[in-house]
Amino acid sequence: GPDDMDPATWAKVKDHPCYSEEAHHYFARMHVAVAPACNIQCNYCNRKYDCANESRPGVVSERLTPDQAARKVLAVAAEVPQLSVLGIAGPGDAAYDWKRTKSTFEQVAERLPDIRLCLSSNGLALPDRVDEIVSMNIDHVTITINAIDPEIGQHIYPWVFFQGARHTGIEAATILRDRQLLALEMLTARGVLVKVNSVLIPGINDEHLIEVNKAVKARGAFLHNIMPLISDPAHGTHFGLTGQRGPTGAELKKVQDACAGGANLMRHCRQCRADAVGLLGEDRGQEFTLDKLPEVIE
Ligand code: CLF
Ligand code: SF4
Repeated sequence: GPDDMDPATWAKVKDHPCYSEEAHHYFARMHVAVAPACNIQCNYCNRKYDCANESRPGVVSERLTPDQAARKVLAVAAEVPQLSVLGIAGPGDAAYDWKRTKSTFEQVAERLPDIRLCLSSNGLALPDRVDEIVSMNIDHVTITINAIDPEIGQHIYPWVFFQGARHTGIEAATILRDRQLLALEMLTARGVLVKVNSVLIPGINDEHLIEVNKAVKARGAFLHNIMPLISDPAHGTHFGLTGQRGPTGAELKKVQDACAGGANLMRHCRQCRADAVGLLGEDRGQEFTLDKLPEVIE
């Protein structure tokens, strides 16, 4: 709450529905699915669907060009007075597919200077974007960190594509971990509020997430959001096909409780779609599909 927060931080979170539990009843977010390219492979992902780092897997969001996305944001802002945040959270990686992310944010910020910009990434490309993130006033970033031990990470990430080459195994998990923690340190040092997401994968990282929680707290993460793996064979993911199950509610709570005293936990995440519109837990996306937008918005 506001009691234990400095005023500058409170000003940044009081109208952000994900960073402030109170705000989520009164302020809305919207996502635009402008960033389809991705630079890693997660075993819980099928690229045809939304990026499960932040969003609900198994859902196909409406993909937009930056121009279309900017039009959509203006149309939503005109109809949804509670709109306070524009997020880009997939379907791929917003920091890797940077040209589209940047163009979208710039077009929107020019027309709606008060909207908060929020971006979600696997972290691999993030250190290269820090200067622009700061200069563009993107003050909320989410990094999905599922493991800090590459022995564990190798079972979650079969490969990463970094500096022109594909890496696998322990090497891939080490590169990714190092870049994620670097991005977290660089962003928090510049005053950007970083939330860390972790996907809880029973038998793989459940006992390890307490170490993730400590590591991200030590590097300044504002919130830690431990999300349940949603695994369904019909989604065609590696985990879906190997029968990896998601956690029960009790298993999720056990891991969250074990993290008490570490980085603050987010417990109101609704695992939104990459094209979600409205208050958390409500989805008005169907009211604002491309075919329903006016051609030109004044
Ligand atoms: Fe979107 Fe994410 Fe920004 Fe929120 S969602 S990019 S931080 S504006 Fe929020 Fe939705 Fe959970 Fe994400 S409830 S999936 S945490
Ligand atoms: Fe899929 Fe997102 Fe992982 Fe990329 S970062 S593989 S889009 S879940």
